[in-house]
Amino acid sequence: MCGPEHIGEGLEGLTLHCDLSVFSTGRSWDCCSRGWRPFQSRCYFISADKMSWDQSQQNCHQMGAHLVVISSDTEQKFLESILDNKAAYFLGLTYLEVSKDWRWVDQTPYNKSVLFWHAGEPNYKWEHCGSLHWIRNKGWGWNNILCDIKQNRICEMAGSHF
Ligand SMILES: [Ca+2]
Repeated sequence: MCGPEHIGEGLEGLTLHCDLSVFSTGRSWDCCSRGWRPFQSRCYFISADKMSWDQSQQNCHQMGAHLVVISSDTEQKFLESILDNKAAYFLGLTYLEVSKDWRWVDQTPYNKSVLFWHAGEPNYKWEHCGSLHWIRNKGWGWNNILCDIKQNRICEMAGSHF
């Protein structure tokens, strides 16, 4: 890709939703398929239905995505701005008995300097799946829950950058 004449190449028939970023050095577009939200070259799908963690990850996978991996403060803040504070959302984060630590589904290192656990979480050691939810007077944060509980989900995949 080296210019606007290439925009849309190979994407015929798709409706893309794009965000325009304007910098002093130029401008760029971050685009996603219909129903997905673009943010910094990534696309996010916020489900309206609820599934277990395994089903959630499988559903994201079927769409060419994975459960969301949060790797920065700006990504966390972006998600908070588009989520429904009455719902709870599965993250691509599970506890692995073998390594006795948390692991992101895309193998992103579990960076202890970029964590948004609610105070006191993760707590119960049998709760092996990460979830994002809002609590009155506390705001948004992560909670470890049982993986069989049915929750909403956030899927993430790479977007198209022009
Ligand atoms: Ca918990």
